[in-house]
Amino acid sequence: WPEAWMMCDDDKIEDQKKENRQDPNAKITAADMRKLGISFWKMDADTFTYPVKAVPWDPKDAVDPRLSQLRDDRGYSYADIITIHPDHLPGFDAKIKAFFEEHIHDAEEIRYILDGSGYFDVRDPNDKWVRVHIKKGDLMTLPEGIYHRFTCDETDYIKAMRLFKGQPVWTPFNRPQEEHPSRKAYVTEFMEEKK
Ligand code: KMT
Ligand code: NI
Repeated sequence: WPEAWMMCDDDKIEDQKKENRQDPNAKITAADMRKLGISFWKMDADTFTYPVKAVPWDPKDAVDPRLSQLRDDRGYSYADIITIHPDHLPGFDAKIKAFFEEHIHDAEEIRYILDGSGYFDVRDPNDKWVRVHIKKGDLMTLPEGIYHRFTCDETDYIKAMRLFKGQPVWTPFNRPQEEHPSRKAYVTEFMEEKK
């Protein structure tokens, strides 16, 4: 599992790309992350090369059987690769800013990190930020309806495969979304009586 920790308060963040730990450091364990609804797999990102041109995904192009299995078990039918780096992503700074807006989605968010590293921040049941440091080989899912955000770390480089069901549309619903069905479902399953 990736390293994770409680973040300092947002008003203390000077640079979102730094670790921004609490002082003293407060570790978050794999068990803690599972309770938030996160799933994680360690993959071999070196021997696996995704056939970028073959989208929608042609099953015969998937050379990692564990990835094919995950895709099929969870019903994913489309994948793309995003490279987030100032030289690769047009409008890098604006996108980094947008990714860091607290939001939910109406589906699971699944990311397979093929190279580089970055931070996913997720809210815990006390509405505090947990920072998860994901890196090459990490495949992580965030459950539907969890409040989260993303930023590059200080390396300013991450390359990630994004899996989709059907069309590659990925709409963020910025907080507050307390009446959104996905939010309500998350609260019911993962937050009530777990504070
Ligand atoms: C997201 O949903 O914020 C992203 O896809 C960010 C890049 S994936 C590491
Ligand atoms: Ni998101």
